[in-house]
Amino acid sequence: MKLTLAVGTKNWSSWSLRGWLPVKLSGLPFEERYVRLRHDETEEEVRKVSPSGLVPLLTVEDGDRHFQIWDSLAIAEFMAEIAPAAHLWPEGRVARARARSVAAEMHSGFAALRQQFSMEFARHMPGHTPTPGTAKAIARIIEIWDSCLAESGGPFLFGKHFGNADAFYAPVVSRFHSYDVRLTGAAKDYADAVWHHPLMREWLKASADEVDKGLV
Ligand SMILES: N[C@@H](CCC(=O)N[C@@H](CS)C(=O)NCC(=O)O)C(=O)O
Repeated sequence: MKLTLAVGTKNWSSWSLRGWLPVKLSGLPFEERYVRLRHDETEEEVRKVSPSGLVPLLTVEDGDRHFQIWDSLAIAEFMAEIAPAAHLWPEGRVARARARSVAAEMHSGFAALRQQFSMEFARHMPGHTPTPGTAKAIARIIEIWDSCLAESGGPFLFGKHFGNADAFYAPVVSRFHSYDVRLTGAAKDYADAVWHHPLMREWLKASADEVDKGLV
């Protein structure tokens, strides 16, 4: 099976990070196709790789079958199916239902936070006071983290494996880091564990390179 993942500019593209993490965590080999976002040719370049006009997009070539998966949550689900040993969803039906709920809540919500604190993975952006909508989103995210961590014992939301639920909150960890959102207790330990995960370091290095090259 040949996998090709199209991702956007890493400093900015939180959805690309959410798709990239499950693919990397699967341990399966894949090719990465990079699309530069927010410049004159972006629309045309994204359309060449993705009919939806959005990234991430995973192309799968499996014998005669050749298909595309064009949404981060669908990519996360697919990777969990083809790489069960990666534990992308937790063992146990109840934990799995909770993990899917928290990933889906991120996928469909928190617009105020996403809008005000847009991802700047490699940048520090101090001095922004959260709007009421952003503050509400932050409080809800901390509530989600605290309850999952209390149940699982951490260090990740559903225990010892960095999984799909963590992948969905990884861009939030970066935003909290960039915009100086102060955390305490279990939420802080969790955010530190995510931020220092080797795959987050890899994404940070690529994002910092984009900053250095003036691409963002
Ligand atoms: N629901 C989609 C959202 C994907 C999305 O909005 N991607 C943005 C980048 S983060 C994009 O491709 N934007 C196109 C553009 O900036 O031209 C997913 O979960 O994958």
